[in-house]
Amino acid sequence: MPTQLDQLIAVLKHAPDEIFIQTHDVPDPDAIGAAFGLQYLLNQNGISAQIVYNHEIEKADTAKMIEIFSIPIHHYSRITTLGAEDWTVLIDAQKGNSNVLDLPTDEVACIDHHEHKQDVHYQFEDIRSELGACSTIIADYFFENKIEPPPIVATALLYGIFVDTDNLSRGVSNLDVEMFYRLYTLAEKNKLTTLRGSQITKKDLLLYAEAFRNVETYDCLAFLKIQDTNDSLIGAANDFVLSIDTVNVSIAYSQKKDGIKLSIRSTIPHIKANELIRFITANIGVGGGHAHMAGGFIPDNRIPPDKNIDLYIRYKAIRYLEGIIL
Ligand SMILES: [Mn+2]
Repeated sequence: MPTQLDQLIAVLKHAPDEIFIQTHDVPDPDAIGAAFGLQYLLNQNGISAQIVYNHEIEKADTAKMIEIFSIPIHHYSRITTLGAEDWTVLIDAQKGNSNVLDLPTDEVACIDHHEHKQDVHYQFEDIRSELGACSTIIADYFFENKIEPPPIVATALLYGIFVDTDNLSRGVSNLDVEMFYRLYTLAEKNKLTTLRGSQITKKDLLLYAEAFRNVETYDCLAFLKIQDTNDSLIGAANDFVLSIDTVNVSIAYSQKKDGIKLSIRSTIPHIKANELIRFITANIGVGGGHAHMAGGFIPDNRIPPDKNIDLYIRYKAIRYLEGIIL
């Protein structure tokens, strides 16, 4: 039986020109670790692929990860040869998601752990929504094919699993833990310590401090509004709010230059973050993700002029929760 990796390679062997591995926009450690691992696996099989992304590398630990592992990742706009004749493997994202730029290339393959979008077809796909991290899938490719990941690749994958599962406590499956354990014996532990010690910048700390002062809670629900911040910080700040003992569902949002960016976390199984974000953004924006962790966006021009967005978000969230509890 050909493995998933064998099948992916069989597809990519027919690439007419260049091959790219594209992460979601504003890539996080899981997307980057998985892309780095996949690039190594393809390389071992005589296929060269470049890792590309859109937007920015925002968080301090993500930038540190790229630096200490020397991960060759490029802003797509820097690749002058990228065009319609090229093929792309999407990683930690799916075509048509609001958080992934549609490049002119042909998206022939997809490896992801988010909700499966049924309306898109690829020549190869491996979408496992039950997993906590995309890096777990790539780690599985290594071990399934009896290829030992080099220490830096093992460490990058390990860190991806670590971050996406919030230290093996969020959306984690048996395979995540198994891969974590197998990677751990191969990883450079001192680099993990370095990454754990590079979570935020001093500027981030000041933004957090200001935002946390204004957290509002209604029973198990919390709202956090952060001024002027990047996407990944919203999620990280939201994780912190969720750690409040009485809070089980946390909604963080920030006004960006073209709209409102939202992040939702839930630790209650019957309150699904992806359903809640779809309820809040219905008809005026986009949203999706996992049951425990989701993201969304409402463009400024879709917000009705007579509506206050702070009240709107609170109203919709409370209405959704009441519908579930009653
Ligand atoms: Mn991920």
